[in-house]
Amino acid sequence: MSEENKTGMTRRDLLGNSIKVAAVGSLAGMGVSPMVVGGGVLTAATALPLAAMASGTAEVPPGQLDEYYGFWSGGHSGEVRVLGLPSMRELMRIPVFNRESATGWGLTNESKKILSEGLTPETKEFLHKQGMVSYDHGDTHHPRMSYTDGSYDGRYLYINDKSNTRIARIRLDIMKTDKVLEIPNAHAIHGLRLQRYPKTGYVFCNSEMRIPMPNNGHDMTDPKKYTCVFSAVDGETMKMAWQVMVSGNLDNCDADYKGKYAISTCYNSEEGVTLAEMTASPSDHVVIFNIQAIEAAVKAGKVAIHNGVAVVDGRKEAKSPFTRYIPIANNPHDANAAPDGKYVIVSGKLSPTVYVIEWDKVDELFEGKIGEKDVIVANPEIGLGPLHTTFDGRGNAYTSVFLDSQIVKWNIDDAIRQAKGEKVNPVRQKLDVHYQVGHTNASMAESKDADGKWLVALCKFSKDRFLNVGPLKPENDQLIDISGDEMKLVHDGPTFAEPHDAIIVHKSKVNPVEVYNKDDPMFADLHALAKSDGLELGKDSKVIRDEKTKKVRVYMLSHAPTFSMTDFSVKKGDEVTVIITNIDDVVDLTHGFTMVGHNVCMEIGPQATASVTFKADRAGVWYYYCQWFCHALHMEMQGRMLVEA
Ligand code: RUQ
Ligand code: CUA
Ligand code: CA
Repeated sequence: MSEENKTGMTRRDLLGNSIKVAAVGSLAGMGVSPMVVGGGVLTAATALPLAAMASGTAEVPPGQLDEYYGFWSGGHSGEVRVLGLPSMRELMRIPVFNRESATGWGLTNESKKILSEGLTPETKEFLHKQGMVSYDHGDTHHPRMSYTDGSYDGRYLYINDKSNTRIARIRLDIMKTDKVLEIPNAHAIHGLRLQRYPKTGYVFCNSEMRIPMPNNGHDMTDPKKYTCVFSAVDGETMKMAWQVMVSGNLDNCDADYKGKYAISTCYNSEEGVTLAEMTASPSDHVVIFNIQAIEAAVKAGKVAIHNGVAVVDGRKEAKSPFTRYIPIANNPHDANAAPDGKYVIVSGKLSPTVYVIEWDKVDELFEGKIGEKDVIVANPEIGLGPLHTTFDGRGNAYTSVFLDSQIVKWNIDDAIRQAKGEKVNPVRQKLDVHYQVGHTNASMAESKDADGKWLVALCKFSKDRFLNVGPLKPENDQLIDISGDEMKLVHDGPTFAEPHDAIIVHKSKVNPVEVYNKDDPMFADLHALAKSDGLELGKDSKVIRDEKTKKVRVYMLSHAPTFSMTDFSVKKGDEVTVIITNIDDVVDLTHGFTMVGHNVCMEIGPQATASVTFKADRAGVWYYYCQWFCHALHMEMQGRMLVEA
């Protein structure tokens, strides 16, 4: 049988060049067993996504590692996902704003503390009245990695929560959330980007909705009196640095590569509250923030204090040194700084164009040498519904075009030449994507090390691209090879609700640990608690019960395949805190602790300690077990809580 006949397609359909022949050849040589499909023979190699095969570069065979990490927003799932690229394999889910069943995020004492300590006093009180200590829902959009001098430094990932007006930080050494902060005076944090130079530095974030300040039941009926703030958070301490009051609302934001400016888009300069009002004007604007001018005012104390935050007035009519308002056609969406450090691109959304703003001209604008419109050096036509732009580091920009369902590749220099009157078409290629693309991002493109290899198109609709799973369809994250002159679509990746944005980071920039450091500051509270009970955490096993408070602390160790206690006894009505240290010092040996019938489950990584508190209000025998398959005798890794009536 010829090579062609085996799969019903020609060798040329399957393989574009000799590299791909080698790839399939090596799989065959690895002894991959053939599957018989409908009378034909399909090898595991040909069962791989055919489009991925077509590129010859996207395939990552079993056992081999990806070249890039992808950090994906989990949208209104409230989490962050880690993917490997180019395989698009999902490697990990990091719970952030959500309550997470497998790891006990939102249930353990440690995660509850992280989720609650950065909330405002008003929110804490509100949640307390609902019987909650924190929110358990979030709507994430924009994951961004910390920088040093415009390059990713692998320390932290930051992400916003639109629904409950928060931001969070993930420690990338352990890939766990370590800080959550509610932004006062704001309402629905949407845009989030980081200071790139000299380092992160500030986390910039946008309030999308306008509210009365203070928002306490007064001045509700006149939306013209509402305000909107741009926020800078200290990314090291995760405390508020300052805020700027602006005219209009704020959608997305970005920052330059020199540490001088941040920029935000505004789709509601009309300051309306209905769709008709928000789209009434022919134009909106972007606001450019002068960071040094704002810092000087904060330092000099020339600020108002609202809810403990230093706020400067950067509204249009204030004509302050803090802001400039650049007119843009109605309802723009994103602002994306190019990795060359020279330009920032504003996508038109309702206008079929993008705006190229030159940072050096922004210097001249603040110096009063030129007018607002003069910072725009090009305004090329791209397609219907441009939303986001990314870059390849070779002078090309790639804009997602929602209504046309396309990624449009265009050249920035050519756009500027065209604006100067030269007869050039900056558009290089339009590639169909499936369907209605929102964010797009290219490998390393949010840093000055943009390498122009891969691009993802995060499509809002998958429609017919996958097997039907009922009325709720997955989104479709498509991988596009941009290494050559032509963009090539190589992979469709279904995803659950709803990756808004993602970044693609070379693996050399990310270096997580394999095992926890038992002396990590994240365990300091637990060490102190054990000490106060006269115990050493991770060494001693003991039940301590306070007859007066009816509080019980159970210190336990886990060591595959046993817990250090086969049983412990409490009295009905006791408040029980179980503190477990996983003393296994072995890579990939995570244990769990699940208490049957008590809604209790938590992850305990190697060398980590975790704790959970619950009310033992059901007399009887209740088994606890390890839910992480850890050993041949994992099923037997269990014990009993005896609750005396
Ligand atoms: S936004 S689909 Cu939330 Cu980043 Cu544009
Ligand atoms: Cu420990 Cu399963
Ligand atoms: Ca508008």
